[in-house]
Amino acid sequence: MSSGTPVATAQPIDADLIARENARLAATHEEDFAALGRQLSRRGLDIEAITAKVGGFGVAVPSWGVGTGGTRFARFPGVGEPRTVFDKLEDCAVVNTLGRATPTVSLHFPWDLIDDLSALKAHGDALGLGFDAINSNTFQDSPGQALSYKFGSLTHADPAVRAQAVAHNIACIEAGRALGSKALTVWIGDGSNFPGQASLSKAFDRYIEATAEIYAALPDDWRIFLEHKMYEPAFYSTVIQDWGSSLIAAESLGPKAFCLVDLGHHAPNVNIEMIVARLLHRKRLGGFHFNDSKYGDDDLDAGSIDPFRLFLVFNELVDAEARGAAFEPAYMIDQSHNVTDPIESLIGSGVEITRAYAQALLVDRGALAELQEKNDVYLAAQTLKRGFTTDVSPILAEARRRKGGAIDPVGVYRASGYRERKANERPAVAGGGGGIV
Ligand SMILES: [Mn+2]
Repeated sequence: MSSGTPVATAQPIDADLIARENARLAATHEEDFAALGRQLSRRGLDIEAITAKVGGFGVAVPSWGVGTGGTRFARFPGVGEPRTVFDKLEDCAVVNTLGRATPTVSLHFPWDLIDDLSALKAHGDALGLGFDAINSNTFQDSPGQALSYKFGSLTHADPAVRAQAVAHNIACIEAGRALGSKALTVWIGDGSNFPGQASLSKAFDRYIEATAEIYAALPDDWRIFLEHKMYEPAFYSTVIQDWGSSLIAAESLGPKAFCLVDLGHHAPNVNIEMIVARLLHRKRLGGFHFNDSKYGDDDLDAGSIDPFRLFLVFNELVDAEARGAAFEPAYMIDQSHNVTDPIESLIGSGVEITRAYAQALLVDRGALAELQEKNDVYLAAQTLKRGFTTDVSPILAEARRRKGGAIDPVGVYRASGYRERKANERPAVAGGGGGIV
């Protein structure tokens, strides 16, 4: 920790402000909550039970998400951007204090790696934040790095480069242990741009061999998540390009290896909820990276383009839970904020992801199963969709309020003046803040 590191001494949003704003909105909110409760009661659903489940839901915020992102073409930085991992955690605490859906942060090494991890842990504790899966980065070269990842990392033709990438991942595990993390997420950019550039078979063999070395370094209570992605940065072939490659790798490695589904990492129109069902069947569903997209890996805010797809993903998860499936998916937001205040986008995404979960809880699964057995196609589709078309906003607001959050989280954020304060406290620094991620 460098001198002058801001160790948190107080919550970044005044609890009295939240209480005042909630009091102003209380009467109309309670009216809406009561009306929804009566409607759900007629459908045989207990709003209190649903609200309690929603209150127990959490999704991790990525540390890089609080900085302004960018595209291959440009980045337009916002004001008051976080300059250090300590600043990033403070912004993450704002997101969770108001929205109460994001109690953990997912770090990214080496971007967030500092020498004094105990200071980082103390900062997180003071802000009420835990640490979720650690994300390793071997898709770019870092200052001082001995060997380049230009032609790959864990699957590079040169064993010395592979060893360097393995060592980085093991260092991520060690750092994560100091912070209380329990999982490592591995996404590699390895692949090729030209047919003939690389052996498709040898590259996959090397991946299994190198990842097995990382796997061997996992503590007993840790998991490794393998994240697939169809294309980019490689545009001809990608070593872990789809859930099939990911599943083969996970099953080759052992019981602590799981597949991670990033919603943006598939071809357009791919039925992602079916992938979820298949990975659940193999007991290899590790978790999700939530975002939304129109064309490719667009990294747009979760639920902003296709909230129905998000609902269908949660429908599979809730259905599996109802069937007694044993799984513990790790949920993380993974998106890039180019034109919005990242704090507002992250609060909103937490709301939308929780909304999809709440909607999935409303589906009448008994009725749906009977209709499926009878091949009553129309009513089965309508029964499923009824969960999606129910406005669960009062449940989400009530769950937030009960945990000390805001009925109108973005409204309170704007009223707090947090961004304006940070604009003064955090003058822009070259190379600091977010980046093209
Ligand atoms: Mn991702």
